[in-house]
Amino acid sequence: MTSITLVQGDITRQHADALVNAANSSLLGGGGVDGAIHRRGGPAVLAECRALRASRYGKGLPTGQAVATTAGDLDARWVIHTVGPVWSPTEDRSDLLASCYRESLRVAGELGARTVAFPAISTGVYRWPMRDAARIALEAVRSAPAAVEEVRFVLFDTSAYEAFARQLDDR
Ligand code: AR6
Repeated sequence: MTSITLVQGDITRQHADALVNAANSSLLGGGGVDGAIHRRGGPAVLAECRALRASRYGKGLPTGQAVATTAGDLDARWVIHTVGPVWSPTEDRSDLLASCYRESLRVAGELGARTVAFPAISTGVYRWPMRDAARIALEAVRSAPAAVEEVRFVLFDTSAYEAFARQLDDR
């Protein structure tokens, strides 16, 4: 069974087999988690992302999918890049958000990663309400096949941490 843990902090300071990046389809960097991962991971991460764009993902990584690269200078073996959906008040994109977690865990399982750290995907630049995002994230991880030993959610601030903690208690 996969154990789920919560910590408050910066995902780029975590040690885990795989760190998940809240990327965008271009795979070429951005702000938030993505900016921090590329800053700390260094040029090796970007080089592999560029190679993915030149091969398998010429049109970019579709929303809800995941792909791994080296973790460069981060304290991990891999970065798993996934693209969350932008929050929409009129369209239910929950399954795409759940897919980010499922697909990242599938890729992690294929790699043999035992510990995987996730940020709260889509809750920053992509504006997904934290409480709903926490519910979707935890449900997706709980219902995924138990290929990894530990899933760690790394929440940037107290309110994000508390939103996840409440959802974890509520089950
Ligand atoms: N460690 C952990 N969590 C963080 C960190 C960090 N270092 N930095 C921010 N967060 P976001 P998204 C939190 O915007 O909403 C980028 O430009 C943040 O407070 O990183 O999926 C990409 O290139 C929020 O709760 O990701 C895309 O264009 C959560 O992580 C777009 O943003 C996710 O915020 C993706 O937007």
